[in-house]
Amino acid sequence: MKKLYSDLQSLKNTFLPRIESQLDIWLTMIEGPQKGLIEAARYSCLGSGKRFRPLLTLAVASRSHEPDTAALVAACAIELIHTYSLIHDDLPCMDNDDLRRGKKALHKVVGEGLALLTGDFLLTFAFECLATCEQMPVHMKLELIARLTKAAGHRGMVGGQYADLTCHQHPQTAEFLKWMHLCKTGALMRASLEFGAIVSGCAQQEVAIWGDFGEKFGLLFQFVDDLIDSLPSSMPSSVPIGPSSYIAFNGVEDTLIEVQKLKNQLIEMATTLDQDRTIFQEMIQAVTDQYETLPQIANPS
Ligand code: GRG
Repeated sequence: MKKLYSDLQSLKNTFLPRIESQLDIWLTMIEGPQKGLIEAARYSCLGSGKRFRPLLTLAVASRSHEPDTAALVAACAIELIHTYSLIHDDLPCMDNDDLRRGKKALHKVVGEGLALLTGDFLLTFAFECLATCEQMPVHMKLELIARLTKAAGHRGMVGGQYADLTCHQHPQTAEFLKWMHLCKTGALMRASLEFGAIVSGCAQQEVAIWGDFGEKFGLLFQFVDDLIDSLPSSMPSSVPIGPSSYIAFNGVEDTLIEVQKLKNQLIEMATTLDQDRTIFQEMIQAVTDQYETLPQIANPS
């Protein structure tokens, strides 16, 4: 069978505008007392973000058929949850970041209260979008909602964030840190790939394997993020390394070895899951490129 999308660029060319348009429609401005809430959600959701997670959903969904509306809705629901997590993560009571997606973090623009509520809105709205999607059979909605609540909740992202916030109370072992990152970043990545498999009708066993791929992908993502954070403080991208950073525990050299190991495992998994592994291989490379193509890494003086 001929591949619908032969590489990452062709997938992006088709789906980045569709993702943007779906989010834009969902967040249509309304007049009325909640107008400011929609405006704040639009500020954080639209026009920026790499859209890694929805692209992963659509990459899996597009292996044999053109992804349908259900696939797009599933992909964009994940992006709503991801955006909520970034808004809350940036708050002073969490990571206290002033910048996000190349502009001021939402709370720096609208204040902490409204930023908190905007995150709450996006979190709940993601489930409304799934539950009310007319192009999805009820059994599919239930399965997606069950998996997304698990990924976003105490056994996934929020549980991982809690472990991070209270990391001084836990034994600082490599296993603990890996588990924490698997929850914090890996769980939503797992759901992104599971979603692609579910909307394209895969059997449970295959859904699980795509999920495992997603979890590893999330770990790779987090390690690369930690490597970028660990660059000297003179670099604009660097932030102080927190005690729960994998690098604080294992150092840069070992983290780089771990990254290479994960990369090899992921490529092997992608080859088993998809004979034409190009898109997934390119996605894995896109993650590590975030670090490897930084001028100070690519061309050290
Ligand atoms: C506050 C409930 C709550 C959860 C926060 C995922 C998370 C938990 C926080 C994110 C913290 C963070 C910056 C982790 C590093 C990895 C990561 C998720 C980076 C941001 O994702 P990208 O690069 O962002 O996909 P864009 O903006 O491209 O969507």
